[in-house]
Amino acid sequence: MKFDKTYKGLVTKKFNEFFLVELNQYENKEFNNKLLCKIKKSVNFRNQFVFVGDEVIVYQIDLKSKRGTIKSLVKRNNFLERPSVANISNIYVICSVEEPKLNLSQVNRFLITAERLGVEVSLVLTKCDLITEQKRLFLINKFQNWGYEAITLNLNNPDNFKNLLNELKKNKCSIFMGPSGVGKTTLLNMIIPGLNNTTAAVSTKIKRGKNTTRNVELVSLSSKSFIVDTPGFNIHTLEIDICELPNLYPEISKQVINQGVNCKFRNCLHVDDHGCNLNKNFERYTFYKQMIESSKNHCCLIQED
Ligand SMILES: Nc1nc2c(ncn2[C@@H]2O[C@H](COP(=O)(O)OP(=O)(O)OP(=O)(O)O)[C@@H](O)[C@H]2O)c(=O)[nH]1
Ligand SMILES: [Mg+2]
Ligand SMILES: [Zn+2]
Repeated sequence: MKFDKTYKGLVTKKFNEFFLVELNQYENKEFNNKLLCKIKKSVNFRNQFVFVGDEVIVYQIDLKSKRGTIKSLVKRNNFLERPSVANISNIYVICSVEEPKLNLSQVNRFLITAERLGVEVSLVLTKCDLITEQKRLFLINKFQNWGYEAITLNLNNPDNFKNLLNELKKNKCSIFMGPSGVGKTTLLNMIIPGLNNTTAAVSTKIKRGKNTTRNVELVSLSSKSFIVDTPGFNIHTLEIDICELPNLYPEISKQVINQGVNCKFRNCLHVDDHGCNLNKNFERYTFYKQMIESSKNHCCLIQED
């Protein structure tokens, strides 16, 4: 039996030309289902325009074969290009303290990439059983200076997963993003009983991840709260308009917004600019300056009134 009615659904997985769509439980009282959908054939509406996290309108539903057709896309709030996910409310940058080793410039690049989306960004440090308590406190302090309250996890101590789970339940759509082998899927398996997604030990020689997760997948914590696991990757270069960069560092935006630091030029880049009043005595300033200097495009300076 095919339903002629249309329903709103959420894309939870994408593979080749297929999409797994979970129908909205509130809107749809007749049935609650995951459907395998293809996109309606149309010149302007193609596969590459729909991603995990997108809300879509589905029709031509066949309940027996659990198939349907995606008719259109609901306007999205935001879109992260890599990994491609739509409608994110919170980004969790996940890095391990060991195996693979913590690489500060990599953490910096992940945080900058995450901040660009304009949603809440959190930092999670996994595998804290592999370092001393002293080193863990040192790292918490370091990232506090970067503007982040790092969440530290340790597989041998399940208690700290509970706090994170309570936080995640309040978020609409959280995404786990970070290098391969840091424990993103392990973390997801810990907080969602029965999930059992594949994880793998890091390579013994170079202690690098093995790119175990291959697909972006959205799993539900409740009908109002979702988490997206993503394949691990490293960020080698960042292409960012340098005018955007000062807003992506909490150490800078805090000074400008909360402490009212006023430079002579409104779009001061805080490097060697005339009339710059920013306090540059913070750890990431070296990373920041390098990024500004290595970037080719420049902003014109606008004088404050
Ligand atoms: N010692 C220790 N090992 C951990 C911890 N969390 C995860 N691991 C191990 O790290 C390895 C990699 O974990 P995964 O969950 O597959 O990593 P991932 O980030 O999902 O990796 P990709 O899917 O490749 O991106 C597994 O062998 C886990 O058991 C931890 O807190 N402590
Ligand atoms: Mg994984
Ligand atoms: Zn300045």
